[in-house]
This record gives sequence, structure tokens and C-alpha cells, in this order.
Amino acid sequence: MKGLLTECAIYGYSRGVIDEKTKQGAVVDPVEPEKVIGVAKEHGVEVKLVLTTHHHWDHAGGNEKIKELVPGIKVYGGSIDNVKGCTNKVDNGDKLTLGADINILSLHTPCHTKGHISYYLTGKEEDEPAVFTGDTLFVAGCGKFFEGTAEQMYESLCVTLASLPKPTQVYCGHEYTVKNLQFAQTVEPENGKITEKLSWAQQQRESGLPTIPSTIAEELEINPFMPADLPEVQEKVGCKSAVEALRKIRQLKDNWRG
Ligand code: GBP
Ligand code: ZN
Repeated sequence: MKGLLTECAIYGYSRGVIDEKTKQGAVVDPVEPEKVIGVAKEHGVEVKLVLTTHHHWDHAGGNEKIKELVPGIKVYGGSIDNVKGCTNKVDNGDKLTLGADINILSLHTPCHTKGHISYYLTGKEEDEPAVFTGDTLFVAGCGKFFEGTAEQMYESLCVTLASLPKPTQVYCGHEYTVKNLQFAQTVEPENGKITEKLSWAQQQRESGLPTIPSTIAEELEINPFMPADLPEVQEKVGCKSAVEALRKIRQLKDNWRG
């Protein structure tokens, strides 16, 4: 399992994955299809499928075009998310395969949108698993609750995604890391892991490099919306439950001008 990376003005960094044995590829939210197909060709990769995380234009907006460019390509998307150009609807637990060695598991992670899907990928034994989290989980943050409740985000973030193996590489939908960590610091000023990650992220961005991926293990330490931190944070924001704390921290972030 090998990563395929292209720069993308809209999404930040467009992500793909290649099955090394067969040179077959999958791309996630290809909003600039010409670019991603060009890079795939340079690598001799045949793009077989599109994994769409949710219906927003900055994720699904390239689907129609990629179908023109690659006839027969399969475009996956959440069954209740109205994804443009979707040819194959997926539900929680659906399994797909790519090439010889890559397995893809669809995880329904609603709240940012109703039918949001995260895709969990495993390859050969020596490969670290990866999860494409769209706008549900960001590095040190989470998506806005456009179509759901704090209860749903709790399930998506703190149950479904937080239960994935700790070394899982987290590929999210936007490069919001620096801002997210600056906000995280206002919630947990004494968390040294946040301070450390912030100065690393600032350096990366100054050098024109991405801050993505992180790992599930890291998110549990630095993400103010994730469970490991919630008991202490609950108290700090004056809440009695994890769900209430999540709702409150999201409100604080919505009103925060960093
Ligand atoms: C910033 O640029 O720094 N704080 C952001 C503001 C995901 S994109 C942009 C923003 O609101 N981003 C969305 C989000 O969830 N951010 C999390 C956060 O700010 O903590 N989008 O483009 C957004 O989903 C969109 C597209 C939204 C179509 C609605 C429709 Br309809
Ligand atoms: Zn979105």
C-alpha cells in the first residue's frame, strides 16, 4: 500500500492509495480530477475507484469530471448523503477491495453531514492501516455539526474512529492543523503535547509541507474533542458528560476567532 499525493488548491492535499502489486489506485475526494489523473499516469497507475467522504462540493465536486476522464470508474459515497456522481452507494460496514492486497471498510461517521463516510484501509501485514476521515476528524479538531448532533459526533469520533488501532494513519479533508492546535491550547493550556505539535505544524507549513497524516494515538493526546482528554476537559468547560462537553467545545470553536 503506497500513498499517492497531489497538491490540490481546494482540498489542500488530494490523497490516493496504490496497490503496489497491480498498480491499481483509489483516490479520495478528487476535486481536481485532471491533476490527480495526471499524477496517476506519471506513476503508471490505473485509477479504479473514487472514495467520496461526503456531499460538499469541495469533496464531491470532481466526481462528474473524473467519470468523463476515466470511463468505467466506480464512484463510492454514503447511501444517504446525496453524493454527486455516485455510482455505488455504501453503508456502515460495507467492504471493498483494491488490487491484490488492499481492503477498504466503510464507516458511517455522521454529524458534519448525515451520510458522511470514513474509509479504513488495510494492506499487507507490514503496512500501517490508514483512515480517510473527510470532515469528521481533522488533525486536532473535528468538522462543524452541519447536519447532526453532538450525540452523533460523539459516536463518530469518540467511539467509531477512536476505536481504530492506535498506529492508524489519519488522513483528513483539510489542512486546519495550526488553527486547530491554537484553539486546542485555549482549552488545554497545560497540555505539552499540543504545544509541541503546534510548533512542529508551524514549521511544516512555513516550509510548504503538510501536517497530515497524524495517527489515532496522537489524536487521542492532542485532539480536544477526543475521549482521552474529555474527563479533565469536561470539568474545565463546566460539563457533566462527554457529549455535553463535545457540544460545548464545538460551540466555543464556532465562536473563536484565532
Ligand atoms: C478555516 O478556514 O479556518 N475554520 C475554517 C472555516 C469544513 S469545509 C471553514 C469551515 O467552516 N470549514 C468546515 C469545518 O467543518 N471546519 C471545522 C472548524 O472550523 O473547526 N464546506 O466547505 C465545509 O464543510 C462546506 C461546503 C460547507 C458546502 C457547507 C456546504 Br453546503
Ligand atoms: Zn464538509
